[in-house]
Amino acid sequence: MTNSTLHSSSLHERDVVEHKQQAGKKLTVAQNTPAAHEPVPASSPNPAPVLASSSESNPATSAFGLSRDGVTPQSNTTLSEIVQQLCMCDNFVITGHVNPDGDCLGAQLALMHALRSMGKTATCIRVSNTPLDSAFQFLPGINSIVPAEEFHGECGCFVAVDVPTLDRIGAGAQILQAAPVSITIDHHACDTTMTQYVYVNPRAAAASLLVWRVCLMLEQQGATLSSAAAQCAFTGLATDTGSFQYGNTDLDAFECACSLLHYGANVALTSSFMFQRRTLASYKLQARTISRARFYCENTCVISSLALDDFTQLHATLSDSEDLVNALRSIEGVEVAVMLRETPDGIRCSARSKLCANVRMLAQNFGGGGHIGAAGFTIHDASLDEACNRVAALLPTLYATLPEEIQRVRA
Ligand SMILES: [Mn+2]
Repeated sequence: MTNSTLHSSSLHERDVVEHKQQAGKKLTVAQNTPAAHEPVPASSPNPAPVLASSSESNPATSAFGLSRDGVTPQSNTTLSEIVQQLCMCDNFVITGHVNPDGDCLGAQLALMHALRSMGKTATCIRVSNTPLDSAFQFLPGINSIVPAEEFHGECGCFVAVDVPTLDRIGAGAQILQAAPVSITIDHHACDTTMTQYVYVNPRAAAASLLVWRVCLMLEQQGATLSSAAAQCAFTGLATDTGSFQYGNTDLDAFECACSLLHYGANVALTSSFMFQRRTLASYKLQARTISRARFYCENTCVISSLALDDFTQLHATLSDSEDLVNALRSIEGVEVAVMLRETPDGIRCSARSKLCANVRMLAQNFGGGGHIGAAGFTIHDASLDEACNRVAALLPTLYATLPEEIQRVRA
């Protein structure tokens, strides 16, 4: 890649999270980029689950509820052993990660409902101070979640779902320290652990899928699985599979969805809150984004931008613009999309690829980072136009790394 001045930058967490959902995408073209199989660095703020391709799973052994191989080497237990532990304890604290998403909250709440139905005390905690998105209000039990700092009850067993490491449970760490029993149920591959019992299965599309397996086993021990519990777990599964569109949507995911519907999960309700609540401001920003899109390299690469004025004029916030890079990527023929947003702290750039271009290489040129399919960086010393031009200047290098199949189709 061409050499460019290194600018101080920050990797946007969302750029990492988004890649997590991409990670399982099955490539239909040759992978020419040598970095395609690089493991996610352990220091990554939210390590992406390494999802197995569907060819690796044997349909004969994938019936939902059966324990399957695929757990990380750090795992030291099974879901059935975890169920035994859960049955022996009476007071639970259930944590997720900072900036909780639908999978995190769904898994926490589903487990809470199942444990409470057994007469146990279970409290879900929130480990970051940022207010929860109002979209989550439809989740049964959401208002019973308490900030970790405000939990002063008994904790006989600490359960972490959708999070494997201490650095992502904030003030939950103090509760964990004092707990006599602690359990992790997760799908993020990670080489460190924080609890006594660890079950991490990166093949699982969602933590909620693993938690629902636990719930089904708890049912055999006396739990009653309500439609509320199913609704929560379904929301988690729908979130992490991108509404059953991402490559991690495997047989197990559909089997789990089937079970959740059987227990009363409401698909339309989930969709209306999770996928049909875009703000009007976000659509207005998208109109400007698309109208300004500039295409490069046989129309395989696209760049667009929003200035501070756009946000002011449309009464929009930065969060209204989070998904716009995906709108750019969704354009037919586009392999690489880069969205530049002017903020008071510099030009925030989000890059996405569709099949196999390595946008991390692009981000690294500007001192940023991320994953092959989703990366981010910030440019501090340029106007919006100049920043666009700097990014555009690197696109031919990225285009040259695309597999010949794609280049031939586009040419
Ligand atoms: Mn998850």
